[in-house]
Amino acid sequence: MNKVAISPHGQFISLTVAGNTHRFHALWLRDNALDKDTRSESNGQRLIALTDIDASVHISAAQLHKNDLQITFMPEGKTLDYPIQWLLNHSYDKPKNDTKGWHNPSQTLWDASLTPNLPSADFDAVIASPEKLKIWLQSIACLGFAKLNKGPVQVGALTQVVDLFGYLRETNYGRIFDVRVEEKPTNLAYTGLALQAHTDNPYRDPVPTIQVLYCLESSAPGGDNVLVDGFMAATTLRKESPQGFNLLSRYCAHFEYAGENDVCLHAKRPIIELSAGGQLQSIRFNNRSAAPFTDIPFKHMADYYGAYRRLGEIINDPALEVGFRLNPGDCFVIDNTRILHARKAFSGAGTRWLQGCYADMDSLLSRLAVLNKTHSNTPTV
Ligand code: NM2
Ligand code: OGA
Ligand code: ZN
Repeated sequence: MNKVAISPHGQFISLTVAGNTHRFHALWLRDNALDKDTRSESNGQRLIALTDIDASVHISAAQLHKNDLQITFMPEGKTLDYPIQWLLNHSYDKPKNDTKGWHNPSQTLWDASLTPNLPSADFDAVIASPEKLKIWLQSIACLGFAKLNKGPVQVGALTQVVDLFGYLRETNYGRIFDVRVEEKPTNLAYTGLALQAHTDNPYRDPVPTIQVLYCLESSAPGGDNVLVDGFMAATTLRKESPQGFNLLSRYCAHFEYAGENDVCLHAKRPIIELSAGGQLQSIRFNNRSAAPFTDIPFKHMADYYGAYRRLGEIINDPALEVGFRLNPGDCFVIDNTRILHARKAFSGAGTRWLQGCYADMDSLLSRLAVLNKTHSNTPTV
């Protein structure tokens, strides 16, 4: 039996559903009202500002009516309806995770044991089926990456991959860039050298949150790719050394890139970035682009370097990595705020040619949310 009670001065209500009680403040309820004078019927945006609500707002009546809760606000004298399910979906009266460095439970952290189950799909299947696209995008949201195989072996084909979920982010490297050996490389990516697992462009703020790397040629021996879950690496460090984790998340590192004329990029952000709520937000890790760190107090610098080294060892540990070789027409999409990517060295006969580009997670998550609304009949895997 559902129940509702009003606090003595009408400052909040207590709604009990299935034995659980959820409190909601009068001001919160009034601010989030769903009626057509508060929210636009055509786009759902809020029509009022907080200053339009009387600061002394309180509740004079609350009644359950079928699946709705009806609330009367004073001094306005207005009665508004709230679906009970909507209230339960938006309850804030519950314990909050206060571990520094927690991650969103919809993200599954992984290690090398993911190897037999790498998230992947075929290009044609994902283009043809919104249901398959949904599952593929879901794995990028959950695991931070997915492969897409057997696409066209065609210059620029990677833009068709971005079209599946969002918009290209153009940078000084171009709308798309060629990753292959160059005579005068403006970036170490454009050589045959091995690249330690890294996130791209930490010297940019905001950092591109998605990278696509698409293979056009891979006849050269070597050049296999490796991915590491940076949130798993950070969580491993936190469990092993909370102090080390705190140092890397508390102080800013510096990153820069000035490898071509007319470009001088510099950003300072922590290697492990947490949100205001202590949630893991992003990892920036790139040995090639780290600039001198000057934001760490002298007394903490030695320990900071100790933690930075340890994070590097964790990142290099094969127990955390998955590896694969891209064949022409294959690509992978990574959440560049979470997943680190590496490549083995390559040389000798044959060529290796990837095309890359950047895009952003916000539109990918938006696309996924829309697909979840419109294609929610079959369960996701
Ligand atoms: N490229 C491939 O973030 C980096 O500097 C990695 C980026 C040159 C666009 C390489
Ligand atoms: C890059 C990169 C990896 C590769 O271009 O950012 O890391 O496989 N390349 O060449
Ligand atoms: Zn890279």
